[in-house]
Amino acid sequence: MIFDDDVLDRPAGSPGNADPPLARPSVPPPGANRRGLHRYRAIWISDFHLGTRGCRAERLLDFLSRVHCDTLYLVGDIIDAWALKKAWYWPTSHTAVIRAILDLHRSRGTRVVYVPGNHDEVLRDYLPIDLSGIEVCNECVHETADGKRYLVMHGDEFDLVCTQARWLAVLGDYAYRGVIRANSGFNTVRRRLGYPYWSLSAFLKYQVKNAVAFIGRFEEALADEARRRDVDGVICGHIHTPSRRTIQGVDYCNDGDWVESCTALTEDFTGRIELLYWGRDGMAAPAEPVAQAVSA
Ligand SMILES: [Mn+2]
Repeated sequence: MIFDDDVLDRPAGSPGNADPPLARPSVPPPGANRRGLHRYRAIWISDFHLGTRGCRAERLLDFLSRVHCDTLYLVGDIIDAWALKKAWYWPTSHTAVIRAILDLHRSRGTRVVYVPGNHDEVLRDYLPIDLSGIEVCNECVHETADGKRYLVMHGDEFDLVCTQARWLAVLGDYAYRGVIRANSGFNTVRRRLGYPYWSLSAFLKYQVKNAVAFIGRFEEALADEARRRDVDGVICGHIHTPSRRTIQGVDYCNDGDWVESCTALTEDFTGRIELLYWGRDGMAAPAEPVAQAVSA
């Protein structure tokens, strides 16, 4: 499956939304202490899509109960407001996820930073805000233990430039910036006018051949943005495609999602960033970046 929007509507574990095979045999990670708690300086997770049947809430709860970090970044599409508007679906496990995150903040002193995505962009109307001690902002810059700077953003601002790349290339930089600005307001305007949500994955579904090209363009657009902002790398989500690669000197990191890939990005106390796959058995394994889904 290259991408599939319907995956959000299927119960976790149903055919077509089955657990992906482990990238490698799962082993206890070297960083785990005796109680099996994994300590990190920072963790990035995104695209839970709480409020849809596809969300792997149980697996996510297992992950959240086994990690400890100084800063937790929620990189967008945490609550799927668009799906909830269509049909209310909210099992207790989804409340438990939110409670677990609030607990990390209250009991363990974890700093929680929430960067909304396009599915929870209703929050963007109120930025910057503080929700029970959780910082909510449109984007931010994270500095690693070894002094590298990473731009943290969801990434949907680049949908239009990636899907319409051919004609935009002709228009040049000025139009490019304009489209990025327009994209941010696009779904907000649609929502206010009462139009249904414009789905990137539904759009790409009719252009199957372009899905792989889209992922490539998305990665390059985000890396370009990082270069423009003069930072060392970018950390994003949105396209449900966990990845870590260097693009012309910029470190591109995508933390994947908790619908299909169950992945996170982690930073250890030396500043090293890694992509982590959280297995069914509660064991972490280094994730092999896989191009698999665009249901953003
Ligand atoms: Mn998204």
